[in-house]
Amino acid sequence: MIPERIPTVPDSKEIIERSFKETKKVQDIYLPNFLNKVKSLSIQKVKMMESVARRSLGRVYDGFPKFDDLDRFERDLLFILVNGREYERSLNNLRWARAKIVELATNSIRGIKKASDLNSIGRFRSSFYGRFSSVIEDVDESLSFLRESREALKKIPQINRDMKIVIIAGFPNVGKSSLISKLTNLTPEIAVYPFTTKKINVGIMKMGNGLYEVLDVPGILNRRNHNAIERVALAALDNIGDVVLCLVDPSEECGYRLEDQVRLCQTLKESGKNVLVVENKVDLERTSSNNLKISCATGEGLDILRKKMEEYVYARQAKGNSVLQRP
Ligand SMILES: Nc1nc2c(ncn2[C@@H]2O[C@H](COP(=O)(O)OP(=O)(O)OP(=O)(O)O)[C@@H](O)[C@H]2O)c(=O)[nH]1
Ligand SMILES: [Mg+2]
Repeated sequence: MIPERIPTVPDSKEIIERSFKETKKVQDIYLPNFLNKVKSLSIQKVKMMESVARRSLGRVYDGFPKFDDLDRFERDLLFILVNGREYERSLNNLRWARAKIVELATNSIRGIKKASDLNSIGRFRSSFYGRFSSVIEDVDESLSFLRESREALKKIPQINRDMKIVIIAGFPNVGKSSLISKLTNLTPEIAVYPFTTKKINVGIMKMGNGLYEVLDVPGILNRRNHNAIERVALAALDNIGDVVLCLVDPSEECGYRLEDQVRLCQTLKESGKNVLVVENKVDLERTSSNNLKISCATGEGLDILRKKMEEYVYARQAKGNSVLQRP
């Protein structure tokens, strides 16, 4: 599962500044022996820096999902949205930095405890400060990569697997987002140009006694080499969904030939999916086919579609083969 809240990611400068700022708050304590007093103060400061940095790095490391936390659908999406190897490396770098800081602090404290004069204490402390800063600076790139990944992770939808899932798929511009806005309370962006939808929109539809999840996915072209936007849709089709509504636009107002659109539905069927072909924009073009005909513009056929969807959800199993062209 993708956590609902993914932590914000500070940069290395912020972590260093925050750590130094906190050390200033360390209280001077009364000790009769001056050397012991300086030792105690130095140890407190080192501990404070270590703890602030450890917590800052830990919040990011612990808050970002690891590959093992994700299912196949989420993992496929993550790999489409960000460089998976870089993601893993960045998280490992943070884990390394966190452990390194603990190690540096432990060594520094050990040295301070053993020190017999003020100069040695100062040397141990400033050596810790220097090495501390350079470890944090070393992970600056990883921090900024994770900051970008956070935006990508937010695009991975939270999908409740206990509900039946209906995916609205098809060529770009055929009216998929228009249809989800008719079936659910969702109001995604609808526009006259292709590839308006770039991420998966999830709406809830009430049918009979149950609730269904309806997914509006980006448009897919019937070709071998899909772009990143199409692959978002394919990741969903590959891994989830009880029914696929393959929406086509016989008016070809979408900008694509009906023949090609129908071939995509055929490909989906051949991969073993539970596909219901639906012709949209019947207000513009009515064919003589046996396919279900609807118009998101006039509302025609939507009630029949709802009934048919329910039949399909329960009639067949939707597990199919991969349609995602893996590189
Ligand atoms: N005349 C007519 N136009 C429609 C109908 N349904 C959708 N449209 C129009 O078709 C265009 C594309 O609609 P969208 O819902 O954005 O299509 P989409 O399939 O989600 O497009 P992408 O997200 O780009 O893949 C918009 O201009 C809609 O207003 C319909 O039933 N009749
Ligand atoms: Mg759309």
